[in-house]
Amino acid sequence: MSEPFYITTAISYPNGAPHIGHAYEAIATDAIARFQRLTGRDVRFQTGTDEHGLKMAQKAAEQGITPRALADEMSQLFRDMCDALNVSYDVFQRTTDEAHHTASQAIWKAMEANGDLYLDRYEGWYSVRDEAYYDESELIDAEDSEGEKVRLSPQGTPVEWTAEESWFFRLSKYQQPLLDLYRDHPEFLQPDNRRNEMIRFVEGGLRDLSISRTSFDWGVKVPGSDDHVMYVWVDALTNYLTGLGYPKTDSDFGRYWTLDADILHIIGKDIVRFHTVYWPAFLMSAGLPLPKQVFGHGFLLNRGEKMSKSVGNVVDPMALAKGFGVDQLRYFLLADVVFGKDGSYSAEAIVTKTNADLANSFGNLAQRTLSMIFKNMDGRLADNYQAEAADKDLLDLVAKTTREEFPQAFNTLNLSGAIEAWRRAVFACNQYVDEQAPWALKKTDPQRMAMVLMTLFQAIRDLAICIQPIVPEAANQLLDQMGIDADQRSYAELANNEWYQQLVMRDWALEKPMPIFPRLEMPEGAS
Ligand code: ME8
Repeated sequence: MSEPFYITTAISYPNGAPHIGHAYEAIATDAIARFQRLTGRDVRFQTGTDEHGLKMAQKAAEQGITPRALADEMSQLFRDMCDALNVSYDVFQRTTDEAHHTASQAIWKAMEANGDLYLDRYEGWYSVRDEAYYDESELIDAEDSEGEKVRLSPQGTPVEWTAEESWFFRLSKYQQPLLDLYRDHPEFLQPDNRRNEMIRFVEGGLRDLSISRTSFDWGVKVPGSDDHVMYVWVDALTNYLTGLGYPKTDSDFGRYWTLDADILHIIGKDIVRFHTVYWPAFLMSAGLPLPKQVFGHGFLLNRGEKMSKSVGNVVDPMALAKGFGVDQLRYFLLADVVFGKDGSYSAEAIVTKTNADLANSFGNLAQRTLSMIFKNMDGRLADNYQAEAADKDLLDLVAKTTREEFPQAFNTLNLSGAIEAWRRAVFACNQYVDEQAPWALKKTDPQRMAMVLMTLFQAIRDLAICIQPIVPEAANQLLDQMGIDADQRSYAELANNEWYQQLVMRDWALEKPMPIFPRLEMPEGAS
């Protein structure tokens, strides 16, 4: 049986419709999940919505509806977004599900049994927007729009003074174990700059964490303390276990959440603290294995500016996908933004990048080649393929890219680097077409023309197989047109040369090729 690989996105707050940041995270995680499946791993991919907490309760109250009604309506939009963007999740976990309450109470009891929970009184600062407690020393002084002095969280969100009875988690006890974890397993928290930030934070000292609330009831009930609901991050983080069947061990939990399993959480940079301080501490306390890696990606900025409802630059990812195409949006976000760093997007940037790389470069290469085979060779593959040096060089370069450079970069989550390697191979193919000029060979040396086109056909097949995680729909359409069977598209097949002869033997013939990447028009009003 193939090796398990468990990958998750953060679960989003469904207090509004999804934005491009949510789409970015889902797409990047999906590309990694698809990549791992193509390498033969047994992939489990989970996403979902984080439906409890004050933020949800307050938003619902503003709208005069119940939090549950708000969650039901908005959670569906997140699921629709994933479906529309070809995000191949196996489980969409909602935290209002009954099973999630059971899982959260189970981890709570395990932490309690370990002596890590105690009842006390919390007095301090809380940001509803971040659903986070902050230490006095972390706050920043600022002015509001009326010039009044206000105190804000380090994320720039308002904080309020909170005082109530609360359950506490002995986070302070885990300071050294966490520092040991970062030191012994630098891969646990990536990229490196985020790990350094967290090391500094933990070295500064950890206070015990307030993990229950009594002033509202929209949450998971604390076992044995019916007037307390869990702090939303305790239940939110537990979603990663719920979807596997925790606390049952004879479930997928027993398969995907083991000591040596590959477990990867993809999250944004603003929630690294929750995933790399609180979460491993909860897991250690409950006696559960830790994830292999937490990767904190950057933020997407609209033309370099932070998205905000008041600036009016919150972009609906569904509108972008509709306007430019799902594969085009996926390609742009993964090729243009360095995974781990902030990135900027605009309609013009999407059009320019995807026209250059997809329509003009790869799309055109495929369309030109297949059209020539269709017109000049009755759509059939030559059964006497004999490569010259230039042909071998090209196929070697494509093999090196698709079998070595692309997967190596992808394995270290250098997604844009992987795509860049692929793009260079496409460029080499286009250069080869220009040099060999098969259209001219048609009259002078049809035999050689056939060999050039066959070389290209093989190169395009490899490049299409390789790029499936990024542009799944277009890659599959192209492979369909090229007669490559659906079960012959895994990465292991890249090293298998039998497919060519199989197509020849079947007397397979191309149908009139259809372009896979239409050229996009610049949106109106853009320069
Ligand atoms: O934080 N660019 O939910 P969320 C890129 N419920 N990524 C962005 C982004 C942007 N502009 N804005 C947000 C939560 N994100 C919690 C998570 S997990 C147990 C609980 C990312 O809806 C953000 O960093 O605010 C996070 O990873 C995800 O979107 C959901 O954010």
